[in-house]
Order: sequence, then structure tokens, then C-alpha cells
Amino acid sequence: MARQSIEIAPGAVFYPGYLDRAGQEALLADVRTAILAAPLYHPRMPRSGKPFSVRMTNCGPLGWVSDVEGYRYQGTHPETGAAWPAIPQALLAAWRELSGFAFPPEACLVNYYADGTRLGLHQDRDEKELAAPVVSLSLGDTAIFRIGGTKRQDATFSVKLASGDAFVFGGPSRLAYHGVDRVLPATSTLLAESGRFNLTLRRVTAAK
Ligand code: MD6
Ligand code: FE
Repeated sequence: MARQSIEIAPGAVFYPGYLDRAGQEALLADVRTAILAAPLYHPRMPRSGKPFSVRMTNCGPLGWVSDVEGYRYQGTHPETGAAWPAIPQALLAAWRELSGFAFPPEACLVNYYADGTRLGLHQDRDEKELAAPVVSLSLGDTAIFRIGGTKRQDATFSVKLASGDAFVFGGPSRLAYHGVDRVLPATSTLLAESGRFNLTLRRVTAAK
């Protein structure tokens, strides 16, 4: 099926409307099931221990965590100690279609933004396999997403990520700085509550 795609920076490809409403509802149901097994929690910043405003959980053999000791991937939920639930099939299908990478993802970070939540400018660089892109899917209210270059001081621009949109961060943009400036309230009817979920799929260990 032909899909609309827009390369907004080298290696940063935006797929507006990647999931239709039925696809979004099915994926949301999978996310709700995962959260029952692995509840959302507030991670803490390395050193300061200050809590993030975004809440997180993970699916997959590995999950990204942050606490006073630093950032890392681990196989278990930091509060329950249980293994993370499996990555939903619909996300594995999106990875196969969008990543261009022959090996499966190992982690799916689930971010939940309540109204007023932001995510500061950061790089995703805790993965060993930087040849694999990060594949992102959004559900719920629209986010103002900011993307820059590989240096913090590089110029940035913003793109609106709406429910069902996919975004692939690969090639020269794999280490680009990015963040979420704000989430626009009441811009989607997908969630019963307000806010937004973002799902990011990552290959963590070296694939070959
Ligand atoms: C978000 N996304 O959209 C946060 N990271 O809520 C990310 O931090 C992100 O969308 C790496 C690649 C794509 C992303
Ligand atoms: Fe990120």
C-alpha cells in the first residue's frame, strides 16, 4: 500500500496517518493490556533523583529505565521486578514495514503525557546498535515535537505529531536532539482520558 511519507531531515521520515482509527484503537487496547502487567511510573533523573513529568513503562525483552544511578536498559520493571510484557504484534509489523532493519526491535518504550507534560531536548544514545533507527508511533492528543541536529546548540524546528502518526529516526538523524514542547489538549478523541501515548521501538544490542 502506498503511504504518504515526508523526509523532514536526512533520515528523519514522518508518516502522517500511518494508523487509521481502527488501527489506533487496536494498538491502544494492546497498550492498555501492557500497562496492566507493567504499570506506568515516574522515572527519576540521574544524580538529582528529580522525577520526570512524563510517565513510562516498556514492552519487550529490554526496557529503558532511568534512576539516580543513570540511564540503562534492563529486563525487568523497576517497581514490580517483573519481566516486561511482549511487544504487541502490531508494533512488530510497523517495525518490519518502516525500520528497514533486518533484526527485530528489543525494546518498546511507552511514554504517557498527561496535560502539561513536556519532555526536554535529548538524544537517544543508550543503544549499542545505532545502525537501527528508532520507530515512533503516537496515540491520543497532538504533540508539538521538536527536532534539531546532532549538537544541542544546532537549530531546531517543530512538527506536530497527531494520533496515528509514525516517525522514523534513522541515518544521519539517529542521534539528533529532540523533545516534546507540549501536548495540545482535546485534539484527539482516542483516549477516554486526556493526554498522549508515544511508543518508541528500539534495537538495543548489536545485531551482528
Ligand atoms: C515523544 N519521542 O514523541 C518522544 N525518541 O513523545 C522520543 O523521544 C523519540 O519520537 C527517539 C526517536 C523518536 C522519538
Ligand atoms: Fe527520544
